Parts: sequence; structure tokens; C-alpha cells
Amino acid sequence: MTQLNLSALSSLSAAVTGPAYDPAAVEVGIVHFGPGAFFRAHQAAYVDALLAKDARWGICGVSLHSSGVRDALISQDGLYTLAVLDEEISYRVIGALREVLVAPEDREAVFERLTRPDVRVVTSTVTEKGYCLAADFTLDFSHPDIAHDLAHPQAPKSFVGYVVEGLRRRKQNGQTPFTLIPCDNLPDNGKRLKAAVVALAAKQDAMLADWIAAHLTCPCTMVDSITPATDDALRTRVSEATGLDDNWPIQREAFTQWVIEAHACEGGPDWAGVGVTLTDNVPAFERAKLRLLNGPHSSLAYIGSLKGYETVYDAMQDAELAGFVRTLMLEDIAPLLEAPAGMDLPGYCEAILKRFRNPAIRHLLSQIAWDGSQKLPIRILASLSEALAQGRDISRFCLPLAAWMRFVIGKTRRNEAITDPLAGKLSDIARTCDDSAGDVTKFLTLGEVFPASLVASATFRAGLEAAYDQCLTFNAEAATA
Ligand code: CS2
Repeated sequence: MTQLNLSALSSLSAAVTGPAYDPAAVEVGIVHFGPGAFFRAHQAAYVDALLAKDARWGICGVSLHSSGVRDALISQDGLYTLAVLDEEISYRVIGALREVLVAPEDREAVFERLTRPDVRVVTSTVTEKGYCLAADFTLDFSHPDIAHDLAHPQAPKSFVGYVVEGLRRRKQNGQTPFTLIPCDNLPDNGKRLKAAVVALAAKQDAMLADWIAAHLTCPCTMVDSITPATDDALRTRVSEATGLDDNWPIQREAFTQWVIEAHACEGGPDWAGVGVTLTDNVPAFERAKLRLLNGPHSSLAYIGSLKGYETVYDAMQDAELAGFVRTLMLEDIAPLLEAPAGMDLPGYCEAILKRFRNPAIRHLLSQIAWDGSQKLPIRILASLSEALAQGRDISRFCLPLAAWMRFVIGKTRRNEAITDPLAGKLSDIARTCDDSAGDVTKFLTLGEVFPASLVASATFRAGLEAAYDQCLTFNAEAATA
């Protein structure tokens, strides 16, 4: 079978759409940290559309840890297939990723790209934990990578460290900063990233920190498109449909949305021209998405796993669970939100539930269950705290939290690895648990997850204990099934 690469583009089958531009003629104008599946399904697809009109915005991807993406894509000239799996199925070859650097191997090359005058945009998908923030969302100076970057600012490990050093060099060269666009599911992502960058710079050079504070544009964004990890079924499907060998195809649903603060986009790529929403009210979009899509996603992941389901689709076939999630969205979460202009919240909820029921997408609950300690505060606890403050019923919010505790205990008892930056602490707690209400108290000692104000609330504790008991019945159901 022919390998996907630049020379294969001239003879693509009718089943697959190729780039509407010559990838070899594209210049690099964007540096992206974290070229994982979500980025390749989402931002790179927007940039692919952009390049058809303006060849200045090719992407240099930077992997901070692993060489996997570079090694897979090097022999295919950075090209890969995007399979859009929905009511209609389509295949598209994306040419936007023009090179991939592996930071620990190519550090100076990364700084060379970050200081090119033509590179005017830096984007990131490094996951929640990749920003190295503490529970209050400020830079965590006790994080080992940040401690390392403070000691070795010119040879950083963290994303924030690379940004600070890149900006330091730009300042030294008399250049303006790049625009920094974070694309992870963090509330106020731009504000928090900029504050983290300024905080790290301040420890090094007060003038650099002032320059960054005054000149760096770092907009808040909302990103959305359901992107399951690549599996063998996708590889087979893509090679059968396209007749090409692709080392790392990507899959996603048809729905895709990207919202960026309008002021940050002046003079940059024509994002609006390729379907990006530019607005002054990103927080409303982002809160709605984090709480109404990601919150229910994590709820399905933990409750669904306890009930023995494997994918979001499977969990949504359980009428009781699907009904629970729908009520949580419509009756508990939506009333706390301000709808962004043009969005009808009940309609938004129903559209999300329909996306969860997409039979063409096999999204593993285990993938969504990663990093619960990082995700739950943003996705569930933020809504829960507001509901509690307003005297609303919080009992439904407690169920995904208790399910997470039981999920962690189950994994520990089965000796399975927990993917979470707090994995060590979580399994230490889990090992002491005995399925009594006292277990909840043990988890509540995790200050990184549960704010002191919540831990002090008797209503919260009682809600969690009741939910924890309820979860024990799910385990039993799964065992009988
Ligand atoms: C998911 C998200 O893995 C997860 O935690 O909730 O990746 C989700 O699929 C995306 O945010 C959808 O835009």
C-alpha cells in the first residue's frame, strides 16, 4: 500500500480530500506546543482552511516529552488523515503541520522558531496539568518542572518555561512578542497562562516580567470537538477508505467550535474567515462548554465505568444514567450559567447529549477519566460551589465526585495504574479505604482538589456520603451483569 506523503497527494482517491494548497510552499507562522490528537483534529483543521487563502501560517509542532508524533509523521512529510465520523463520514488529508520538533532533543531549534519574525502566533494544547498551576490556578513554584526552569531558564522543561525564554530572546532581539493562544479546557485560560508566564519571568528579571505584562497578548479561548484517541479500528478504516498507509490518522466528530477573544486577533491570521468565533465574551462560552459538556463527560466517565460501560455511547444507552446526566445539565448546571449571545442553553444541552449518542464515535470512558484531580474542580466543583452558595440542591453534583473516589479505589484494588498527577496520593488514600463513610473524609483531605470552604460544609459532606453509598450499588450491578 502507498504511504501517505507529499508525493501521494497528486493521486488521492475520490474518497479523500487533500489540502487546497501546496503544503511544500507553506511558511511556518505558528508554533504549537502539544501536537496531540485534539490539536491535530481541531486547530490544525482550522489552519488547513486558512492556508488555502494565506500560506503564511504553517505550523511547527513542539512535543515537550515524547518523540512519537515526530517519528510517526516524518516519513509522511507531516501529513495525516482526519476522519470525520458522524452522520456522514469523510476523510481529509491535513497539511498544516509542516514540522515537528521534540523539545528535549531540539531545544535551540525550538527557540529559533520562537524568535523568527514570521512566527507571530504560539498556541498550546498541553492538557490541564501542562500549565503547572496550583489549586488556585497560579503558577505552582513547587512543581518539579517549574523548579527546574527557575534553576535553568535557558534549558527549560515546562511549556511556561519555553514561553518565558522565547519571549526573553524576542525582547533581547528588539522584537515584539508573539500572540499566545492557549487551547486547553481551563477557565480563563488566557488570563491564567499570562499570569503564570509573568510570574515565572518575574523570578528571573523584573524588567522582562514588566515587558511581558505590558506587551504579551494572551487571549482566553474555548475549544470544542470530541476527539477519541486513535485506535486500530481507525487505522484499518482509514487505510481501507483511502488506500493509503497512514502511521497516525486522527478521528473526530463533525461538530467543531473555537472561540477566541476578538481583540487578540487584530493583525493576525484571518481566524473569523475560517469559522472561528471572535467575541468579547469568551468566559460565557467557555463556562457553558466546560460545565455542560466536560462536566457531564467526566460524570459519564466515572459513573459509567462503575456500571461496567466502556464508551460514552454505551453509557448513554443506559436510560437511567443518560437521564441523570440530562437532569444534571438542565436542572442543576444550566440555571447557574449566563448564556452567551445567540446560545439557547436548553438547546445547547440537547445538542451535546446528541453528540454523546453519536454511534460513529467510540470514545473510551477510560480516556476521559484521566487526570480527574485536575478536571473535577473545573468541571463539577465550580458549579457545585455556586449552587451551594445559592442554597440550591447539590445532591446530583455529588454523584460524579463519589464515583471518582470509587473509581480510584477500584483501580488501586485491581492494581491498575491511575493516570493522574496525584496518582501516588490517590492510591495511598485508596489503600486505606474500607467502603465506609469514613472514606469520603479521607478523600476530602486532598486540598489540591477540594477547597477548604467546601470541606467545611456539612451539606457537602452529607451529600458526598449519600452519593458514595449509592455508588456501591453500581459496583454490585456491574458485578452481577
Ligand atoms: C473530554 C474532552 O477527555 C476529556 O476529558 O471531556 O477531551 C472533550 O472530549 C473535549 O473537551 C470536547 O471538546
